[in-house]
Amino acid sequence: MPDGSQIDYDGLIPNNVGLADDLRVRKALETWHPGYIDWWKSMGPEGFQDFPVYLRTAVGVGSDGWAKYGFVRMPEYRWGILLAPVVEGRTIPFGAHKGEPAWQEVPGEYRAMLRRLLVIQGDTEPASVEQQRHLGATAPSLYDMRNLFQVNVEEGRHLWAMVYLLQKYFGRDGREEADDLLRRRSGHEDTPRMLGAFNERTPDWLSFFMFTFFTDRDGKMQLAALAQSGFDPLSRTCRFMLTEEAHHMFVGETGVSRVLQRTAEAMKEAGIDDPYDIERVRALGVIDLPTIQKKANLHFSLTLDLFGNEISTNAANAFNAGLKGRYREDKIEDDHRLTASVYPVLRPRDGAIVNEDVPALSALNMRLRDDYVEDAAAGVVRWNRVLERAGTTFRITLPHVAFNRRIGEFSTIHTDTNGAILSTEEWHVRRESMLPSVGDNLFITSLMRASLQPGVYAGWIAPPRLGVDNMPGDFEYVRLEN
Ligand code: BYC
Ligand code: FE
Ligand code: FE
Repeated sequence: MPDGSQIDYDGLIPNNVGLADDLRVRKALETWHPGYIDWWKSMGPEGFQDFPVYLRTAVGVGSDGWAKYGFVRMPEYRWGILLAPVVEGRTIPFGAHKGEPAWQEVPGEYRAMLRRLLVIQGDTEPASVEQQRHLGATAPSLYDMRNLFQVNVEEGRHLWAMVYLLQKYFGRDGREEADDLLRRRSGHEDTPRMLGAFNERTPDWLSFFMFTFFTDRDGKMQLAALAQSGFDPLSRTCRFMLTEEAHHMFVGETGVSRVLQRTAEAMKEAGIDDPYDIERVRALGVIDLPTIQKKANLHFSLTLDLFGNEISTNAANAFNAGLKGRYREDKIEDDHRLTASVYPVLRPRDGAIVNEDVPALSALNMRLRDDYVEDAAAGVVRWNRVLERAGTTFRITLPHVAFNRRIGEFSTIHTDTNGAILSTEEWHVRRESMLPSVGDNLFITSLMRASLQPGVYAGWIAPPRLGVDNMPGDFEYVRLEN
């Protein structure tokens, strides 16, 4: 078996899994390939398929020098199957099989559970590309457009990563699942994507930045949990995906930072101290800070739903089976079996929100969500430094985890952003002060006009501090004339 150190670029599908010598899987993937390209052309970035884009392509799996940059037309991007190198002697790190050698083949008794995890993970990747497909037309700069397309092609590669596992290890069912991954559509009435947030719209660039900050971060957490898997090919796949994921969150974090910075600067130049003087701020052609907060409230709450029910037997079973671990499982000091421990879960009880200890195994979704909130909060602190430096007193905050939820413990109640329980009537009255209103969205949409001159940025966003791959400020990241 190839150990992952060599990447083969000769065939149709770049890979370090020895496809050249694996006729069955190579044929399955080559059969799937035209459908993928059709999907990419019809559901991928609309209107920009024929232009050269300055993209990075993964060319190695080591920690340094794994990517190379160059101009590529997106349908010609080399989507590859790249697994992180084999760790010799790796054992299953948690659950009932802890300490046994990691599986190189699918354990029969867990086949269905594993397949479901791969399909759910795989489904989110093309979903996000579909959600973002109209954004090229309103890019605030060529730099941002390029970052959007970089994220899109890498989400495409993440789909390949899951499809490889399905094709290689699940035979006929795997092929059917791989085909279905190209058949579902984000937001489609009859054949929607599997998870809630992936059927929402991403109508504007602030949504895109919030999505990559909040929702790609769910990707990071889930991939980190799957990277611990006792099923070694899944672990290796996810470990490599995580290196790409870091860039997606960079795009989100710096994107929102640049919006905050531009708004704060424009307010300062105009001598506006009150961030709630919304009409005057908007008249400057920038997005007022309270509306940015509302967008954060929306994307945070939608993303929390992706962690599933706080108390979940699916999660307990996946952990017990050794398939899905905790965030940084290998850094945690405990028995890694969790059969005798408890974990506090936040839930509504008799009109209040309280912590209740439940068996730790059944609270694993809650635990991963807690780790997620901590990780997201650290990013918000960095956003607020930008506001502080720009001299405004306004601060972005994360809403309470009970706010605006549709999955789990809080799906049956309404709360405000501080977690105070509201009646349905109060909720309807206050909703628009906490979540983007139609008017807020119309205003944001009115700012979304493409800025296509190299080095020129739309007025509602500050330029980045550094170019991609150290390119100069006026570098033409997307060649629209060719
Ligand atoms: N929407 O026991 P529960 C990413 C269903 S993002 C709709 O709590 P579990 C990316 C659930 O399926 C990371 N349905 O479920 C980011 C179950 O249905 P069934 C994606 C939902 O399994 C940006 C039922 O409710 N990867 O990579 O413990 C761009 C009972 O629920 C939802 C993963 O998620 C929902 N939000 O937890 C691109 C990793 N939540 O089976 C990419 C794999 C729950 O009873 N997935 N349900 O019919 C998992 O580990 C788990 O399936 C979940 C759900 C954490 C998603
Ligand atoms: Fe992804
Ligand atoms: Fe991502």
